[in-house]
Amino acid sequence: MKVFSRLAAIAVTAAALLSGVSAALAAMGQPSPWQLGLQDSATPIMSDIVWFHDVLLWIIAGISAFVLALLLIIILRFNARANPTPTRTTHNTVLEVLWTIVPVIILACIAVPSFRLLFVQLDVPKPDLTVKATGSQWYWTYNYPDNGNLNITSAMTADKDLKPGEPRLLTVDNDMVVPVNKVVHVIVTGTDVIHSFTVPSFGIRIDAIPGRINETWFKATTVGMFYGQCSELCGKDHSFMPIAVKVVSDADFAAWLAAQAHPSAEKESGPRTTVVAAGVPSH
Ligand SMILES: [Cu+2]
Repeated sequence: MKVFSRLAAIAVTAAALLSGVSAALAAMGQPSPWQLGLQDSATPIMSDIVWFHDVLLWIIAGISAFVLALLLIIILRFNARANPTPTRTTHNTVLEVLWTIVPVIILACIAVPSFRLLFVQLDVPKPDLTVKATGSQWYWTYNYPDNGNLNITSAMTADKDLKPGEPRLLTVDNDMVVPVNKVVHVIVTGTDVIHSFTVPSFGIRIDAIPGRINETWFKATTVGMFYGQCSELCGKDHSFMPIAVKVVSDADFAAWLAAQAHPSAEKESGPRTTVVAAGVPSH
């Protein structure tokens, strides 16, 4: 049994090292090389998802270790050589009741936080801002109905146009911009085939279905760039319709909105901003 405890110690150390390394490599808002875990969380929902994922991992690891230990005991102590005359026991009531009830208790313990998480994901709180995300082959359109019905077309930036520091296959020409610490209600639809609006750091993924409206929400608690990708196979350029969400302060958001309403004021943000403003009253 000394060997087992030593093996267990090695496994625990390896797991701790790996999780430490993956935590060091995990980046906020985008994937990173050699990443093992989930992307860093930027919303309360994603923090809950990460917590639930980690708890499940421990439960799964415990069950697997227990089954492995039982197998090893049987292999070593009850093989034909070590145990030449096997017992003819066929039933053990206590054991049978236990192996029925214990899994039920484990499943119930998993079900409670699981359903709670599902509920908070689906129950949209009172929104501060609504953005409609429409998936098309192969780009996204963001519409801000509360802000002059502003329309933004967001397509991937080609490799040759990337600026230093911009991630390949994730950078777009026009980001979806939202204010920090505000409940953003996202309504999602598609124009041609089914796409999926996904931002891992926000813990959101919802299908964009033509002719239907889906909804989700997020409340980003950190300023920064957050990337996602269309997560439903939607055609040949499925991998080339990233989602880039820029979370900014209230003041920056107001300034951005003003810049969109008055295209002449856009100069400071550079030539990348080619925004189509629909329904904005002309001054
Ligand atoms: Cu798509």
